[in-house]
Amino acid sequence: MTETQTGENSVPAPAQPTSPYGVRDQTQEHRVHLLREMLRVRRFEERCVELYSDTRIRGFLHLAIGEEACAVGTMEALTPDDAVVTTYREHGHALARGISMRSVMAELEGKLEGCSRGRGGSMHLFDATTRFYGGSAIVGGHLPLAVGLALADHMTRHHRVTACIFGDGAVEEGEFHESLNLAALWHLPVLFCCENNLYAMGTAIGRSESETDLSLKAAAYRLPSWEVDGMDVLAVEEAAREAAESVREGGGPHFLELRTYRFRAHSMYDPDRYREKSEIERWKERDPIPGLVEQLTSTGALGEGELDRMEADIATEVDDAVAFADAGTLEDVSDLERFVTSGPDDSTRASS
Ligand SMILES: Cc1ncc(C[n+]2csc(CCOP(=O)(O)OP(=O)(O)O)c2C)c(N)n1
Ligand SMILES: [Mg+2]
Repeated sequence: MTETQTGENSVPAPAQPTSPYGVRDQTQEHRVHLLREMLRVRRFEERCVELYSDTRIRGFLHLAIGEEACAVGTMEALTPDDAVVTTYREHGHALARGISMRSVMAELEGKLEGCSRGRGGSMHLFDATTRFYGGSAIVGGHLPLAVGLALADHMTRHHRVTACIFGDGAVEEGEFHESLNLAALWHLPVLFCCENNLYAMGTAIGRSESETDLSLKAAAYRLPSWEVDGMDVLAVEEAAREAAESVREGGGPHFLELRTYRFRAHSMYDPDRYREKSEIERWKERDPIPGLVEQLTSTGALGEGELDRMEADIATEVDDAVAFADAGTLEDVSDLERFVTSGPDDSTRASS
């Protein structure tokens, strides 16, 4: 027997917002800013490769080279009051959110001056002042956390958004389904952003998903869901801004499927033998950075020598971050048990 849902538990019909591709007046200056942010992320990660070979960065290291438009576009769409929880491939999100390059690099080098006191490393960047609540190594594990943050905002009537960033691999986890279901049922202010780069480690999406159109899975839970070109920072920002505004105005959770691609292997340990080199080359033709450079130079928005100056500034920022991290402190071994349990002396807690 079926029962018609009525009363306060009934699910409001999903309000389909207007097209996420509606053209907003993005000034050329803003586009130059987006380019700069993507370049900061790219050059930062390229330096990470060198530091990893040098064993100055240890442990796991997952790079998002090729995916910068996703991180920059979504972070640009948020206000400082919004919250962010992410997967482990999150250097770009952290930098674009405004965490200093120094503290991110120090974290990667395991130094006390890092944003997570050197205890998190690459996968667990955390910064309370920018409401950046991780960096999570467990695939799908942070989706319930996003729902919890949004539930708190809902109960305290804060009109702000929790952006939850995850990969296509998380869609296979039970937490994905539980989280989308609860967020929709309770009409919570979550912006779910799935960065679909077509692979979860060495597994191509078609080998693990019976339905590879991931936005349909969100639609099944009655979330407004859009597919977005994740290699185009303008498209990502536009969609994320429109979705975030709708979430903030009480439109309930929304879902963006950002179609993207990573140019490098899953992690520094991955020999990358599960995909054709020609596939990687084809996607490189859609690299979000040269595409935007070309657009900006052809319209005159990026003047003569401006790109070189931008690159020089970024190189200085990266050099400075590395010097800062290199000069940082390794935590004393006597602190090993600190933070393992919380005691009466909470003054020992990390401030961010
Ligand atoms: C619950 C869980 N299962 C398995 C793993 C091992 N693992 C690490 S990364 C990964 C793939 C995740 O792929 P995706 O979500 O698409 O993110 P991407 O690496 O492509 O950004 C897996 C299975 C894990 N970390 N957590
Ligand atoms: Mg993936």
